[in-house]
Amino acid sequence: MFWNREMETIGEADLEELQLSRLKWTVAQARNIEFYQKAFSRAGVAPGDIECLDDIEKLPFTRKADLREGYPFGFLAVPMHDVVRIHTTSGTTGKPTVVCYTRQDIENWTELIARNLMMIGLTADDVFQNALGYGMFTGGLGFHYGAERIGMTVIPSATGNTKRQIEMIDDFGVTAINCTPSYGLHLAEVAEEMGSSLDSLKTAVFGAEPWSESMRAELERRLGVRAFDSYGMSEMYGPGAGFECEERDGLHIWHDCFLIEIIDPATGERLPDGERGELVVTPLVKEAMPLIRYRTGDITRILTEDCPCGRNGRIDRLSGRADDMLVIRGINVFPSQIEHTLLALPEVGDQFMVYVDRINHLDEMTIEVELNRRYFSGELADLQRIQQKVAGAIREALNLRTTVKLVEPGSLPRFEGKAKRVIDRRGAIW
Ligand code: DLL
Repeated sequence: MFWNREMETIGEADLEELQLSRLKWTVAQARNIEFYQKAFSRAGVAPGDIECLDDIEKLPFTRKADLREGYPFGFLAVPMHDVVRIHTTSGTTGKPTVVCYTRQDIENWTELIARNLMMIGLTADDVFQNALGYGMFTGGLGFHYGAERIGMTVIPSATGNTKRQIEMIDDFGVTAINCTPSYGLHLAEVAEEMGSSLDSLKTAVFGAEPWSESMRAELERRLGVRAFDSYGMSEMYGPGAGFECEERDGLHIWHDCFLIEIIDPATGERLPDGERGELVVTPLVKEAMPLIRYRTGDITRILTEDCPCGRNGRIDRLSGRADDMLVIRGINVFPSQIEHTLLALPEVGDQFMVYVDRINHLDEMTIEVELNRRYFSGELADLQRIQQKVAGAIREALNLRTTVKLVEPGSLPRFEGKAKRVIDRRGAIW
């Protein structure tokens, strides 16, 4: 189903023309920001130099650190009078990133969310439980407006109070749930404890953090849903920049609103379509906070085959962030690889924590994994067998020796929003 068929299936030539005119507009809008006036003059580029889409390579990148340095309003291109809302990123270090919206920005964002939710078959007949954080996080309000625009019955449950969330699903006949995959797992766990089979649920939308195909299978089995991946970031409004369609074979990027490139994160060189690298996005219609060649830090590749759904352009699901990647004794490890491996082993549960230390100048990784009581006899020998099996599977998947510790079911932290499963203690003061 289409929310805006004309835009969603726009032909290549029309798209390029639209993108070029919007890119020129965005560059002009960015010149209201001192950071870009200086950056353009350093790069020796003027708005008139953008004559075709490839000319974007003449423009400088924008990094997350630039946005942080501009705290709070250094990237604002309109008078505060025109700003109708502010969100911020949670940001684990230093100042958060501030994101401002004009009324038109909120309108555009709402339209994109409406496109996404219709694309996966949701309609005004659906009851949509929005279990993402409301408030400064973009997830809650972003989805709320788009779901309401379609005419769905929206339940702004936000996160937390998980038993109440399960009751609401049952009592209100919720057909679609939206949350982080980590919270989805926790919901499944609590529903199982409460003996609720969540019969009304049909569809789940998961996003805001990386999640593997095995996590998808697990969530679908335990919640009884068809699960779709939703991608976005505060700098691109919030959720909604990329979304799976019913084919579930990559994320559709809304090319009328976002121009994308893939670069080699080390050199900044643009990579050919199909090669994996860092996603760089230039939003094309953002008024309050236009950005030029924003380096997302997310690793993906452009998928070149046409999608049977008829929409343009896709990227692969995200394998992780350039800055989430752990380098352990020279080997690159993404937390999602660990998740994928653990979920394939019935003897262990789905919760894990990773600790990284430097001991005698060597990186050491310890993975705490919950046991699955159903597969554990209670005998010490059994525990050793499971421990060795898990350590072996991790070694095979990561090509790395790690220490695996089995812990009691239910003893590791559960997450309501984005999970934080890796604690890197290297460089800490001992
Ligand atoms: O997480 C926006 C969002 C809210 C997306 C709700 C989807 C659902 P930020 O807090 O700015 O914004 O974090 C953005 O989260 O650059 C990715 O690294 C990661 N991320 C978001 N969605 C996915 C996903 C929101 N589906 C950062 N798969 C992004 C993998 C994701 N990573």
